[in-house]
Amino acid sequence: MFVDKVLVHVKAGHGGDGAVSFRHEIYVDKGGPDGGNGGRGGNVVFEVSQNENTLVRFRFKQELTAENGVNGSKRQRQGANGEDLIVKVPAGTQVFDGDRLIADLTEPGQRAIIARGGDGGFGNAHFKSSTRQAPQVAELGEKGDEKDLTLELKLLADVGLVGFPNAGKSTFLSVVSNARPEIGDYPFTTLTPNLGVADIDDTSLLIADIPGLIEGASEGKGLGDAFLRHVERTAVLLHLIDIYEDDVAGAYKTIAAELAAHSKALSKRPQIVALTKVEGLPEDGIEAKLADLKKVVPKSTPLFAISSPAHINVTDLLRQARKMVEAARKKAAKEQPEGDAKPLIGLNAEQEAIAWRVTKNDDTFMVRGTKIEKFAARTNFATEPGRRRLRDIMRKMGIMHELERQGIEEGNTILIGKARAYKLTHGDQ
Ligand SMILES: Nc1nc2c(ncn2[C@@H]2O[C@H](COP(=O)(O)OP(=O)(O)OP(=O)(O)O)[C@@H](O)[C@H]2O)c(=O)[nH]1
Ligand SMILES: [Mg+2]
Repeated sequence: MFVDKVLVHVKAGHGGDGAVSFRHEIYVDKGGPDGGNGGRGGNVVFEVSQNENTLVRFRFKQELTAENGVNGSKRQRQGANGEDLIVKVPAGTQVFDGDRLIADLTEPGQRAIIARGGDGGFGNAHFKSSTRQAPQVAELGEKGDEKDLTLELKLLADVGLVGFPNAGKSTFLSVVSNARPEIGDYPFTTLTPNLGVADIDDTSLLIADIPGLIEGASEGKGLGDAFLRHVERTAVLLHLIDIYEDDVAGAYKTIAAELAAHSKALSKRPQIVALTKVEGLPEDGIEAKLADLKKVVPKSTPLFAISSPAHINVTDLLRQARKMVEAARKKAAKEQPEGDAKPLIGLNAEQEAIAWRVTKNDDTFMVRGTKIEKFAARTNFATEPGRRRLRDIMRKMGIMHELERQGIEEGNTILIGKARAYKLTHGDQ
């Protein structure tokens, strides 16, 4: 079964409570406050794994819960942080909170924090100051994020098959790949997308077969255009047209118009157009139909006349598809050069602002992010309360947690920002 949309409930860990406690010392009636801070709750983190291809396992496991932080205790003992829950998802998974896309996971290894663990509360030791020697106050741990989310898998195929019902899309996929889609001599045989891997020379192509489109599909006719989302991000479209159509040029134009109505980007996708079922037809008949198509298809679009069951021109077509896929991927890579670090969570402006990343370089830790850099810019680094406040903000934003995860030690340098880096020394007050 092809599963492409599931509901899950995610729950990050709660932060541990801060402790209220006072040192017990011989000869001292009541020592100073020594209540430790609570640990941070674990995050729920999604990670793209190449070993996952579907969302099917979320059908059986819909509760994704990370560990709570442990409460602080006396002698300034910090409670342990809750473990993050790392959830493996396939490349192409999109995560929605209602209608809002909160993460778009496309690259193997890419991670996104889907639900943030709550911060631990400060213990009373934190609240000691020159005017408050014996604070009785400690904070409660913060609640972790908890929400219902929809996961959607967009197939990241190389080639997407489009065309009228009965054009021979599923037959093509079954001949060139390991996939065994249902095939029928009636329209709308295919009701859910199929994926197959076609080997060509020494590489392979991932091909997506979707239900047929008809005129008005973009307005919901037939099975509508909902399935087009599965080919939205394919590098190349393969448009199949039954040679027995009376008007192959008209068939081409109808589908081209539906693609354009669905999305402009899709209508500009590199494409190949192929007439199907040509076995047993005379050469001049095929030529005449190709000539009809040539009049309406853009000049740069390669045209083929194929038969899947008779294996006519199928290999040549795959080779052409492979060439175009490679060119398209190269072009995309050039337009979006890969940075050293992938953005944690992208997209909406609010999230963009609070997103941050930490990179480690020997004993120096670089922190980048719009919001944290703004805070740093407003910090008076010359004063202890100033530095302390910035540390608290970094803790609240989860940056301290990440620094610790990356192994920061006392005396290490933290640089915030790039051009004008603000410098903190870890462990200093
Ligand atoms: N003679 C001949 N018949 C073919 C060829 N390709 C497909 N067919 C037949 O055409 C009919 C439709 O094929 P499908 O592959 O199910 O078509 P489809 O485009 O996937 O159709 P939908 O799933 O309804 O969109 C079936 O009866 C196939 O056997 C071909 O190259 N030659
Ligand atoms: Mg089909």
